Amino acid sequence: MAEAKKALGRNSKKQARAAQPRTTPKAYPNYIGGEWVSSGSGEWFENVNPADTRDCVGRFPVSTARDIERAVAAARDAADKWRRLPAPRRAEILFRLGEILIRQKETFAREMTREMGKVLKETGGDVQEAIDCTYYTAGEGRRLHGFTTPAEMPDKFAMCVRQPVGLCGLITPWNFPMAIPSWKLIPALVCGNTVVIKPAEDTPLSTYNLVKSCEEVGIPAGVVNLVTGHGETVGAALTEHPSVRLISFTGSTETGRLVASSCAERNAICSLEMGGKNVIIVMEDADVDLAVEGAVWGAFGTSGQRCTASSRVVVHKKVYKKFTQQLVERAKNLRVGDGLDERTDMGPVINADALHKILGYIEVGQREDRAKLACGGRRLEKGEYAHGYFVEPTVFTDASPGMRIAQEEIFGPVTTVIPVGSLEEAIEIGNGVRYGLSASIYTQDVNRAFHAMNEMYTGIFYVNSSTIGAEVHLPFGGTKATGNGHREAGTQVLDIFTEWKSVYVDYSGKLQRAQIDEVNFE
Ligand code: UN1
Repeated sequence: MAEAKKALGRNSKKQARAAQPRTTPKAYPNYIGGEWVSSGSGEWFENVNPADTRDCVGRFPVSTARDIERAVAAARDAADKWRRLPAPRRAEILFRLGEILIRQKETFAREMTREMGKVLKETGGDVQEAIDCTYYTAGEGRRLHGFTTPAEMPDKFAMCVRQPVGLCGLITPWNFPMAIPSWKLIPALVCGNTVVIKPAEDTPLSTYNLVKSCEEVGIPAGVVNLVTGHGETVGAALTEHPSVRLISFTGSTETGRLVASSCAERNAICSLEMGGKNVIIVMEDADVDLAVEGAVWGAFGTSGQRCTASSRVVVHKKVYKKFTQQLVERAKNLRVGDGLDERTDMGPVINADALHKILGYIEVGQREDRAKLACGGRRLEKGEYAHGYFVEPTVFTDASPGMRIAQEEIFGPVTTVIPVGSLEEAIEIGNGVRYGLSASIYTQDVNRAFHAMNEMYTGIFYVNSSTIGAEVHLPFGGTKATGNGHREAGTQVLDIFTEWKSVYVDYSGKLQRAQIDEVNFE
């Protein structure tokens, strides 16, 4: 037990079992210029299962700035050929990638559950999201619409076309380790860019599986490059590299700010998807059973580790008691365990740091006035839980909106219920946080639903549904500290991965001057 506790100390999960005796786990190298290569550092880090840290999923290179340099050079070399391949041809390759993902869905889902803990149904959903994104976005190969518009002068044609931005650096998180890389990779490729991907240290295997599939379908060498390692070294080297025209980042608001500053230094394009503190509003006319279902799914799906998680529930006083009783009952009955076990409702959290951060917030919640810990609140560490990072599904009730647990992103299985007296109050509380990703309302009243839709300043809004579950053909992203104005997914993502070129064709055979008053110079 003491050993286990030591192993589960305040380290990230990759280091957690370094002391355990075992056979050497499989090594998964970087992918640079079409070759599978180890890092110049010669070092490897371990990717361990957060449900059982004795299970090492694989070893991955601790890469350096030199590896990034090589990957960037490879992506630069491949750029012209890929950009000149007609977009429908690029798309054909991507459709074949979709077929591989379908074929491998189960294997990739199992490996994903092993490396990051969420239950099999959800990792299957993650791979499915990558499949959906691949098919939907590859379809853009035959669209990538520009537009024409009248010119100011006769015998002159005006149009706008999209051009690739060039070399893209993709920095991706661990909570959707195949879906989110695909949200960035597929549009980048269909638009004619080349990429270097740096996946989260906790989940390199799922990105490896995606990149390996790219190799299998014949995406040319150098078009997609994978470099694993630490954010402070490889992430920073990628972000700072003068040849990288665009950084697309998903992760914390704090890291996002560093990425954005670094991009600003060299005028690079930067698209950010960051934190959330999403709210479900439950009005007195709501179908309470349905609202409880939505809150349970939104708060505890992926162990609450979604940027769209329902970490606040604002409930009208008239149904408050009924709602909270049911929510607490449901939360208590969730089966926590290994995500590979079909009976499990909720898996572990990602690593020791996350565990301590979440438990820290639970402590803060208990210290803060007026919030009541209605259920959960503890780490599970006996028996089947002894070697993993498990936290009980936790509900705080009777909270007030200014509390830290009602303001800050916890990114764990913790939700905070706040009573209100009116829709206006609910909307004010809903908007009263620094983030603006997703919000939802449960009501049977169409007027209220539309009013809330209009008033909530978020990038995503749901009616009679939870705050999670965005679909890939609609834009995804948020306002305020959640993003910097871009949207992924949908066709809107094309505005990240292309730049507009306005084209004027003058076929008058004479000089025609725009913005010059008609003056006769003859
Ligand atoms: C995230 O949590 O970063 O809308 C992405 C959802 C998922 C994507 C979440 N489709 O919950």
